Amino acid sequence: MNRPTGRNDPTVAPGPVFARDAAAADVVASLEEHGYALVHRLADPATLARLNDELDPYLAAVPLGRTDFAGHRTKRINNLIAKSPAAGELALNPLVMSVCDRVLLPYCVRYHLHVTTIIELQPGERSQGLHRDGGIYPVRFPSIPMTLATIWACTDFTAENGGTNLVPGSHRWEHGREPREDEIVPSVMPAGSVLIYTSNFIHGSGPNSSNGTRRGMALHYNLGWLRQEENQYLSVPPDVARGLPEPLQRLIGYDFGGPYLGFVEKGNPQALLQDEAGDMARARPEDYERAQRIVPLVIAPDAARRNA
Ligand SMILES: O=C(O)CCC(=O)C(=O)O
Repeated sequence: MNRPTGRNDPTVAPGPVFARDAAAADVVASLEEHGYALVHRLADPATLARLNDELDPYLAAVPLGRTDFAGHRTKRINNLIAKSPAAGELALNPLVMSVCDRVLLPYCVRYHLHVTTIIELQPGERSQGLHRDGGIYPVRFPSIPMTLATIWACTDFTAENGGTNLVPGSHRWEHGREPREDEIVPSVMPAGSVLIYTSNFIHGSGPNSSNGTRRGMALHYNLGWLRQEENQYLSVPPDVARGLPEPLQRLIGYDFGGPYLGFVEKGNPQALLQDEAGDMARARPEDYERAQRIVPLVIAPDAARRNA
């Protein structure tokens, strides 16, 4: 693992930077220590080129955002699994899957793809409000990791063009603590790289003061017993899902989120996508085994009162 290099070196991203052959354990250690990790050039150039080619027509057609959070000079598109085979390939990236296994599987039987978004900052865009992705759920921070975010750099990310603003260490901060200006650092990484962090980590897109666009692809994963941010079943209905590789079908949610969780007609939604009847058992034995290994969470009945 390369050690943090500091924000004053303009050629290298601040914080923990890894090469594409990084070990998942080292990336996870970085998430635990710093709250984030950058893996340089994890996507090969051909995949990245296909991704951008597949998305260009959608981005050309989409209007600018209309809210402060989505950005007034930002183009966003969702439902990337139905739109781009290259996005589906990157969603299944082996290093990312291995990091998800280590970060999310201690808390769930299976994780799912949570949300897919292209975020293209146009010149003149301002900073997005800093936030934690876990804010979508009613929990107090820091919490267990509910989501794992990946932001793939489809173009270079620089301090000038809006490379994601990061708040190192904020994954451990108490609820409500706001970062000072000097605690925020921009992510700097070449196209094809990926930024990784969890639901506890404070971040937001940076301001684009350059003349070019900054294109990022957010592919986030969540615990299989939480509702996904993007409704993957309406976005990728069965007729479309049948055309996807089986691991991707399962990842977007055509599978149990735990024993009994998410069944259809007494069976696994995976069976719906097969021509044959499939395994209509309500859950797989391995799901029960995994469920046994999860330490039950404490959600005390008086938690709301205590947190007020
Ligand atoms: O575009 C980025 O760099 C981050 C965007 C983000 O965090 C969001 O839209 O929730």
